[in-house]
Amino acid sequence: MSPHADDAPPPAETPTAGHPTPVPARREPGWWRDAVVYQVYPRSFADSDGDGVGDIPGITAHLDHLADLGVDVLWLSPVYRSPMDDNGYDISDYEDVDPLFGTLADLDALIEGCHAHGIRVVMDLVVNHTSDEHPWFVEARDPASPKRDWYWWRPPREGHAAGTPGAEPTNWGAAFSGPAWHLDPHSGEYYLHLFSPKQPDLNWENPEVRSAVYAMMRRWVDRGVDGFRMDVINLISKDVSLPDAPQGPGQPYGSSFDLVANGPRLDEYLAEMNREVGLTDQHLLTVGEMPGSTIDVARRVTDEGRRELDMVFTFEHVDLDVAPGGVKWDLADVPLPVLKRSLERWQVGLADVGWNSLYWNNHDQPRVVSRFGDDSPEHRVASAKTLGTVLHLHRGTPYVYQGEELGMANAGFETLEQYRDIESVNYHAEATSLGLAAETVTRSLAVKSRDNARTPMQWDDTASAGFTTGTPWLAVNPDHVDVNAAAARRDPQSVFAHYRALIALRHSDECVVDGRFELLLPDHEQLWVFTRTLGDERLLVLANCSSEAVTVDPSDVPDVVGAEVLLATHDGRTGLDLAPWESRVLRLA
Ligand code: TEU
Repeated sequence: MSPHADDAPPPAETPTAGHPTPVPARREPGWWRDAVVYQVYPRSFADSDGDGVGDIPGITAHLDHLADLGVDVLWLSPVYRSPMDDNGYDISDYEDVDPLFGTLADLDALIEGCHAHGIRVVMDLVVNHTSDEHPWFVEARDPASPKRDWYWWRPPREGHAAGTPGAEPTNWGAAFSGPAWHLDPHSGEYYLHLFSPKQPDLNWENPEVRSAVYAMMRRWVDRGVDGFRMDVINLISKDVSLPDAPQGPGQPYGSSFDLVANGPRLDEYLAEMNREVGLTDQHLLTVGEMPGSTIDVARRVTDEGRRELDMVFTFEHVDLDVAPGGVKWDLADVPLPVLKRSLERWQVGLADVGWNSLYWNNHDQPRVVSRFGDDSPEHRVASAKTLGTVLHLHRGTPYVYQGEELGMANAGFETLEQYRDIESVNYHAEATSLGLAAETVTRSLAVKSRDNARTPMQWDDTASAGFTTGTPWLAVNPDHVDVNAAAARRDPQSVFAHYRALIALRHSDECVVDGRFELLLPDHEQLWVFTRTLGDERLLVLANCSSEAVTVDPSDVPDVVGAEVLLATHDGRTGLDLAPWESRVLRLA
């Protein structure tokens, strides 16, 4: 197919709103600055063949939903060939589509369909690791192979026999429980895997690895994709001396994070990738997933002059509900001032250099309406809208994760058997073996499991929410009888209608895109209030992020007399009294 949609056939159906026209053939510099990205997790989006797993034709069949919403970009989570140990983040062939999801021809049709609907396509790039079934790794298992050095191999710790407890080359733990080293019986050596044993880490120190990755990326660009979301890209440069990591009392393993994240050659590799693939030259969108990245790292990496990445996904705000010194399963409440301050720091930190991404949700995070909102029937809609308002009125590129535009809530699972995610299942086993109380583990999973994000997309109120005619691979949330796309698209007061208005506002108002951000009332425990200023235009965002009514003190905010209401969660209300979860965007006179 043609890499661009300039000669694409007219769209199969006429989009009703959003983008009536195909994307322009050429990407303009910085086109992503006023764009909104929609993430699809293919496994959970729409199943076209009744096997209970979402697939590419399912996505293509629902492009009208994305076009109606008005999004500019589709980020597609991995559809590559994979043994599916981590739902496709373990890739065994970077250049083919897994039969579970369809064919390369289906993917070409999806890219073409997106372009015809005015939507650009960003692929997930997972190159910190491959699958252990990738031919590169299969070959590397042979110690004499020229690919041996493409991965991290080490002998057992000195004085220890291979396979005995403590014989791992370092004390590092893996993200999905257990040690970060796996013994390969072929050679008696261990290989490094920061995630599952089926996800061996690539050795980016080896220039052949890097050129193989860049060549693969160039082929995707030639195929017509418009950018890359780069999985854990800040883990590609590691401390090559591989020292032991600090290990807390009672912790089964050391935390290697500081030894593998934001390493010494990260900027060099990113700049090299940018140059070799022509990322900036071709104005491809690049967003690096960077757990543990600081504002300083983000400033460096997204500084235009350095030609590394356009933006990063920080984890700062989604790690706030972790108890101090704990791991993601150790729960803590997040007072509103702490959340506001976190986003503010990134707004201020990247005001003069670089660019922010803005997100509440993705396939790894619990649903925002359950996390920072109120998912009770009384407040679900208003809190989902208000959280959307607050995020989308910040400066940066917003990301909407499938179902967020419906206000989808956490799964509500109560037993281990309901979970599918490797991280959740392994955590349950490890925590239980360490003697944690069953209720504590169940509660942590209910609040934090990645499966909260992965329950099937809710299209309608039928048995499997219109997701599949078969048995869904993960249970559908029973709330789909009320919370679903068909109902939302009929209802002018729905979360969907509100997200559509937020996206349209970004497209029509330069101040939303570029206005300077200023947080007001930083310590207020219920109100999230800020201004955006560009030239003569000044926007005021008033948001009640609580389930009780609040009155804004007029002396705390700029004069709202004569202000124009650009967007509101509750119709026909003015003044400074805010109902529970009510928010307004005002253009000040
Ligand atoms: O996630 C990396 C990451 O650091 C975490 O979000 C991780 O998923 C874990 O939940 C921490 O608790 C990326 C992908 O988004 C994730 O789906 C993959 O499992 C992971 O990398 C490995 O490829």
